[in-house]
Amino acid sequence: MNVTTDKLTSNDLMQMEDKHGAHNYHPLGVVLERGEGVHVWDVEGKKYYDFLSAYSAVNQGHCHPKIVDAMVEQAKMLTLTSRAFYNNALGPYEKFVTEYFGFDKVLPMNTGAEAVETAIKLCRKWGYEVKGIPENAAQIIVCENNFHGRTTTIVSFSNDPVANKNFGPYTPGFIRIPYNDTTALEEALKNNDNVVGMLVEPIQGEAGVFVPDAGYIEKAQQLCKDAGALFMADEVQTGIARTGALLAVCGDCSCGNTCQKDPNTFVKPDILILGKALSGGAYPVSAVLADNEIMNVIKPGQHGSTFGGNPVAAKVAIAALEVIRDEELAANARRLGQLFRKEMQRIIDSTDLVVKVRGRGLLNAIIVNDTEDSDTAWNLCVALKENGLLAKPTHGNIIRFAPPLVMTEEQLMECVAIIEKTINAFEK
Ligand code: IF1
Repeated sequence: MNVTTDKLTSNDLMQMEDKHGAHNYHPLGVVLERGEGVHVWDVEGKKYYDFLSAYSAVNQGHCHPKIVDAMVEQAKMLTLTSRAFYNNALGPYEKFVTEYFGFDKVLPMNTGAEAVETAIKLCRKWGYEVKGIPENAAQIIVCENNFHGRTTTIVSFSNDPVANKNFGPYTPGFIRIPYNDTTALEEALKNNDNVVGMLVEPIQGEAGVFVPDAGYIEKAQQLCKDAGALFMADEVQTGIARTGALLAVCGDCSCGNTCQKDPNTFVKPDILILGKALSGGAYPVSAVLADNEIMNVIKPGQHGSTFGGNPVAAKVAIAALEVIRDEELAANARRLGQLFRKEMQRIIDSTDLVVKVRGRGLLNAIIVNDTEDSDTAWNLCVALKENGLLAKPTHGNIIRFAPPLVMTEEQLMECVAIIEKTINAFEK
């Protein structure tokens, strides 16, 4: 440890984590101390553009004053009652969030994985008690290369050995099919009355920002509906304006979520799963939304969590969603995303280092021209860090670019310049 000053250096802090913390991550070598809007600062005071947004949790920008103020104000009043008692913040939040997204009810949880687990339990229970399939026979369709969290059940249906090797025995009851393949979905649904639902990311984030073909989500929802299975959209990463619409299931709609009142245009999931930016990154808040026919299968005592629906989470989530709406962040993400991909394509046309850019809104990724097991993408991220922009590879040779949605066009073009400069100076 650096004993000459009382302020710990980045190296001091990285060594401290290495010694005392589990090694369940391999972070980029930067130690952050402060965040504001699209910027973060390390402990030595160096300023960076944040191009990851904590995996799309900080859509509203770091430490958004409206969100922080709501959190601090409630935290001084009442932080947690448990659901053993009512509190004066939960009902107003439940009304707000169900009207905001157009559902009858919400089941409040804390992390994205908890919300996904909740959706799985809800779907199974609906299968037994409403659809009427035999007990313990429920099957849920998931997609290859999915990422829905890190619990034992969730990694049970992952095909990523890094996520599930030696975490068995695995939870049964899941059928995995290729993503973006409605023929495979039709086949999985055919002649199998025990399929109670499909769990899908409208855009596969961790897999490398895979945007499915136009119409895939709509067709998948229709096939599930025809087969008497619930369509569950995991919008933990893609939701809350990240992809240029309030929800990625809205596709290219730019209505700002008014059309959710129009079932002819809005691909309304039977179960909607939210997390991350539901709190703007200030606090763990997740949610499962559904209409009464589905949500009412859960009776008192059958599901819950100590912190689920706590007063601080309730106030933070209202503020976070108001920021999305009032600052029109979906429209900003749509506009800046189109500009970003156009600029990335211009750079790609002039370099051999990067071969593709893909994404929607401000959820994008570039494909680096090297093998999946190369460290080129990692080294490019290290070089970007040196030039003042923070991003991290998802898998192997893919770098995800996901800045906060409050970014201005001028800031985005500064980031494009940093990326271009870094690519042009980079030597494998
Ligand atoms: C990590 C990935 C992203 C998610 C979707 C549920 C969850 C996530 C679509 C679970 C969480 C996070 C988890 C975090 C890194 C990050 C991630 F790289 F792991 F895959 F974003 F792509 N559904 N994603 O993306 O939500 O329980 O984390 O609140 O585990 O390393 P959570």
